[in-house]
Amino acid sequence: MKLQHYVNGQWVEIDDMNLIPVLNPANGKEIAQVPMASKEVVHHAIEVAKKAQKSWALVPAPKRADYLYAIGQKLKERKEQLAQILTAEMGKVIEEARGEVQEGIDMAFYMAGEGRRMFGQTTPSELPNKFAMSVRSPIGVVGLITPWNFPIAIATWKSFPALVAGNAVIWKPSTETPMMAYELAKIFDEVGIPPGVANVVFGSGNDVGTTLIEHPDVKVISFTGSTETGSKVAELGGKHLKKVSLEMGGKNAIIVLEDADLDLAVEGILWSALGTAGQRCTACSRVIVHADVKEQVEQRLLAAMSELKLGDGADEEVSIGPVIHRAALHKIHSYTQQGLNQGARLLTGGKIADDGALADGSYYEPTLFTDVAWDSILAQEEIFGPVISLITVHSLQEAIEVNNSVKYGLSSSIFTQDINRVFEAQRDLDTGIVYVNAGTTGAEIHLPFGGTKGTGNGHRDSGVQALDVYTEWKSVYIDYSGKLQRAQIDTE
Ligand code: UN1
Repeated sequence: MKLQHYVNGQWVEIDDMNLIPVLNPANGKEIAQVPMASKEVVHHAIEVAKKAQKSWALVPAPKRADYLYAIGQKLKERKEQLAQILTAEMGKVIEEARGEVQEGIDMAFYMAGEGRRMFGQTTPSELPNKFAMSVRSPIGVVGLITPWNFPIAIATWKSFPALVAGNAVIWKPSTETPMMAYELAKIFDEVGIPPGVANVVFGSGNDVGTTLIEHPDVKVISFTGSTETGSKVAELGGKHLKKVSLEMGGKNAIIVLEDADLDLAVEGILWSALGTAGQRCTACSRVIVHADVKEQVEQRLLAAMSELKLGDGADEEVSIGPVIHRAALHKIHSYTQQGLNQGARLLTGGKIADDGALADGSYYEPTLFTDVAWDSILAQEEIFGPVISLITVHSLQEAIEVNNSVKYGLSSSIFTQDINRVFEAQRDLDTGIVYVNAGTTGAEIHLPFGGTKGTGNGHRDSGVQALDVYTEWKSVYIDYSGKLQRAQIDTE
């Protein structure tokens, strides 16, 4: 299947010379071909989006929201089909793929609701017979650059608030996972969103991404991806005075205190560290465990990990799917090798899994290290694979310090039964998301998603806060006194 860009409500003719294969990470088979857009295609998309946005901004927000309700409905009807495609292109196990499509459905209905809210403020004026309010205004054309690990959910976090707020969107999905974008483009088309309002352009970050960031008519760039790339986006965006929203890496930890329900903690660790083969920004990569329960946690994790089945995520029996591609596999492996070199103790895994049916895919054995030094590479760098590192501590304060010692600040978690320690931890954990007695993954779409430090630049995806990225605040003063009233001066 050859995918096509979707620009101005039309499928763009593609040049066979610029197609690249999309591979199923479970077995290396080609499942589609994705076109790489030329600069002309991107410029054309920007031009039509700019034009379309002017009329879209004048459509009442509840009417714009009607398109989102229709999109949500289509996503709901196609949930299973979309989940199957998602697993085939990204590799996550089918149950998680269904969950991800659900995240998109939830976002559609939630943001559609914003069409009838999008609250601003009314506030008294300091002068008589004068009215003051603030309203949200759309910004214009926004460029969205999204990653492969959540090919549909993250796209909906960004595009739906942008659209309901009256912007036109140009979305550059990852070329690893373009099929979900293609499916969403089909849905945009089917619900009849006005041509040019929602555009999908495939291509590399260097070509399409850079063109979007540099173009004067693209006013906002929302990016999710690595901190390394995000920093380049910020640099270039800064030069061109763009509003840039960045969602980047994480090095998330679960703290297990000595009074924790250990069964629950172990379940939480497995789900959030090994789910999506560890390829969530929110994945638990470190377990900060109190010395009193360290051995118990090790034993329980080992026992549970020996039961896990690696394989093609389309198989309902499989618990861990492949990682995205070979390059990722080798990167993960180089981290585990460095871990060994720095003296961490490997309890299980640490190998590329290539026996039998796994040989054609990109699989890494679920890996558990213990006695990991808090400042070692394993404990500091984002690995993005099924690798858990146990770090021993002796108090809550030390646990919080270790949690906060990394350059990222996305998600954190604490398992304890002690309410006082819960409140202390939620105050002091320096992350954008904190969980208590749950793993580090599983953010819900109506709360802000994002992180501190190297994870972000102060913006949030999803939640009502996402609207802040795609709107400007406008303060409106209406003087009905019939005379010139001077603020701060005519005070008597
Ligand atoms: C991501 O990994 O970038 O909280 C997104 C979660 C999911 C979203 C993760 N709802 O794990």
